[in-house]
Amino acid sequence: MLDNVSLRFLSAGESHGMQLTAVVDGLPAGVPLAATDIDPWLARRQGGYGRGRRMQIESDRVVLASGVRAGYTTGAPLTLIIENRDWKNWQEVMDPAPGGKPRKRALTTPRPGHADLTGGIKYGHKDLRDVLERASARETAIRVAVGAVAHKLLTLLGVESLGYVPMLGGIESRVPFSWELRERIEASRLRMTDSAAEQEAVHRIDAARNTGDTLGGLLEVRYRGLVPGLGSYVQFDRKLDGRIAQMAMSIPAIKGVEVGEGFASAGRPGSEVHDAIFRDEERGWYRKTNRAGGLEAGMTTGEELIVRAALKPIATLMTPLPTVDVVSHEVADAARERSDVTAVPAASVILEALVAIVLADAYLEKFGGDTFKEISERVETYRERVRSY
Ligand code: EPS
Repeated sequence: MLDNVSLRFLSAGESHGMQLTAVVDGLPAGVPLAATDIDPWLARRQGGYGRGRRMQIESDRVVLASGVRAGYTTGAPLTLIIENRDWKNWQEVMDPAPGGKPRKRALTTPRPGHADLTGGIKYGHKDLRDVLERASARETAIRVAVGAVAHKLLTLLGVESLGYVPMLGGIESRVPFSWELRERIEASRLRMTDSAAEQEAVHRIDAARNTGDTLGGLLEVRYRGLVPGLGSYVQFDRKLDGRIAQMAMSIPAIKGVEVGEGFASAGRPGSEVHDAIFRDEERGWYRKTNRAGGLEAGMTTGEELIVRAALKPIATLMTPLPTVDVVSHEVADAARERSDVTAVPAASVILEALVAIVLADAYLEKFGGDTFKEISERVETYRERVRSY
């Protein structure tokens, strides 16, 4: 994490270990918080057509092990825990005690596109399970829990968010995003905006499953109700777009990030890219277009924040690509355990949650105080200052 952050956290835990854990530091006292604020996010992350058997085993629930009493944060570090139900099937394999039985389920055939080979070389492991257990996207479950806490804080400050899937496996949604589609998106198996495209994408997922293949896609998150001026232009590591991009790229399998019209704006003249500035007594400062996606010069503009990311297909292929065994150095098929055909809908929930962490951090940096009351009063005073500027 960067030095200037106000909200810090670390995660720990393996995919088939006992549990996933996060310690979150820097939350103010007095934020109403309960497991019921977090568990629905975990369920949303587990959802989506095209996920594998692991999601049927798990039923992720958070344990608030420190930092909350009687439904309110105390200002002390928060400990979040998600137990891995599957651990009971893996206890022997994951046993931390020295000696014991020879390694079961050792893995020596690295999957192209995953951490296995480079992780093995880097950390000196020949049983690549020592790499993949931590490199697994299972870790995102606990980070989504942290994001849900951050999101709770943002909600109390008048911010609203939604993540959805504009494209999956090459099938694009044809209905443009609108906030009115929230219920449809939440009810959709693929978090898409239109049912025709969703149906096509479901067929594509079935076809990929039949050929042992996997699919990627695009995810987009929207945030509205943000104050202008979160982040800063004055130092490189305080620029909010950079901080968001770092967080987005930390999601396994994300290969690209854009804000607003991003890559498309590169080919257009400036007059068709920048958002003209308007002001009136009722609305205050505003833009009629939002091609910048709510960020200019590393700061929120107060317009909707729009972040898009590209997720590559999952690296575990049931019809595997060729690889080389790290022990025998013989040509082999890459390892395959169960896997998801696609996790694009889950990734849209993950991105929504992780961007919340960056935004909550930015709010605490600008309005930080020891109690939630102090922070919300400062936000209100600032909103008045923005209106009269
Ligand atoms: C995941 C749990 C994992 C994978 C998936 C994400 O569980 P298992 O390895 O037991 O099947 O299903 O991770 C990957 C596909 C990957 O390549 O990292 C989860 O909880 O989201």
